[in-house]
Amino acid sequence: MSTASQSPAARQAYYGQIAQHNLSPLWESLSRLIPRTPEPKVVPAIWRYAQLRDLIMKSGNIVGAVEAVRRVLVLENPGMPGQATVTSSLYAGLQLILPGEIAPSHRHKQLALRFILEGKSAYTAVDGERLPMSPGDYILTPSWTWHDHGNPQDGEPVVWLDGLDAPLMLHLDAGFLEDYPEMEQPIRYAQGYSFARYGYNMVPVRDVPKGVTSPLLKYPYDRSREALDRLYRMNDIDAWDGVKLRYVNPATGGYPMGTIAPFLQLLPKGFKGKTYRTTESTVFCVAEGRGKVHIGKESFAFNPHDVFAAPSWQSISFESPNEDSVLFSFSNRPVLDATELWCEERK
Ligand code: GTQ
Repeated sequence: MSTASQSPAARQAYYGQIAQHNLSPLWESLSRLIPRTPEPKVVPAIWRYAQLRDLIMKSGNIVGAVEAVRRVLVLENPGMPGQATVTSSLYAGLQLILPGEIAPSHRHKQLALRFILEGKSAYTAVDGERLPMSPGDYILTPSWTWHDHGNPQDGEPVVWLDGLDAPLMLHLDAGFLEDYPEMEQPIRYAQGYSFARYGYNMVPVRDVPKGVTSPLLKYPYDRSREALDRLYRMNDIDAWDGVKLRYVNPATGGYPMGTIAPFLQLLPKGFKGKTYRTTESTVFCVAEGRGKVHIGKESFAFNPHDVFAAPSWQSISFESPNEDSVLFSFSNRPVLDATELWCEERK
């Protein structure tokens, strides 16, 4: 005879007893610990640039780049408020740098990407090379590389989207940060050096790939956009994605970064995409155009520079009825691939 007929009060008393020993009953939490399907706490959400632009510019009067270190408005998913997280594993923020400012040099294990939204005068220096920023460029900051951002006195305000793996790093407790002893790191390479070496589907002959991180530090928008446009003209259009390409590490063919994969896709004018879902939570940023996205039970109209978050395993589909749209996106796809956890359902 089982003893499971104990009264609820006896159970609670027992739970109290075991809690004294840092124990808890799995039978009360199993379905939360191992849900039948992904149960993200984050929700579908959109940040509309037209509504935020004035507030971003106002942050320039609230704090300086040196005091702030990074003057960023963090995109906080309303399903996980106060946790600086846009999906359960990704961070996103909108960074402003004003003319004459320097955001001081530091490095961290958390890797970062930048997707430039507006302004042309700023640069980021990564690992000894200065990389000028233009709208639509994807720039990476590999793990543990010195990086500082700057904007000359005669420049204009520059805004970009930051994506980091910081929430994942917090789970793993594997992060470190160091400040550079000066505001800016020394520049060791000519401007355009990493692009000359790795930007043309060729690599220096004696180069041996080191690790997972791309040695190409900037993927200029005009090149990526041209690839999408050519495929579009050749009618190489997927019914779910439109024309969608992933950025590659030219030395390996793999993803450019260890924990985050970026993508760029074109939704042709008149596109009405089919519905899919995957186990990757994704952050999208509108590079060009206007359209509509359906994520789970939500539908959002999107406009240039809007950012939206799609939680894992929620259905996604896109519409771009009146014009071509281009979406940049990123997810933890490399982690899911490496652990054989990525899967997709296409309806
Ligand atoms: O530019 O180094 O949005 O360290 C958050 C943390 C940007 C950066 C962020 C960072 C940075």
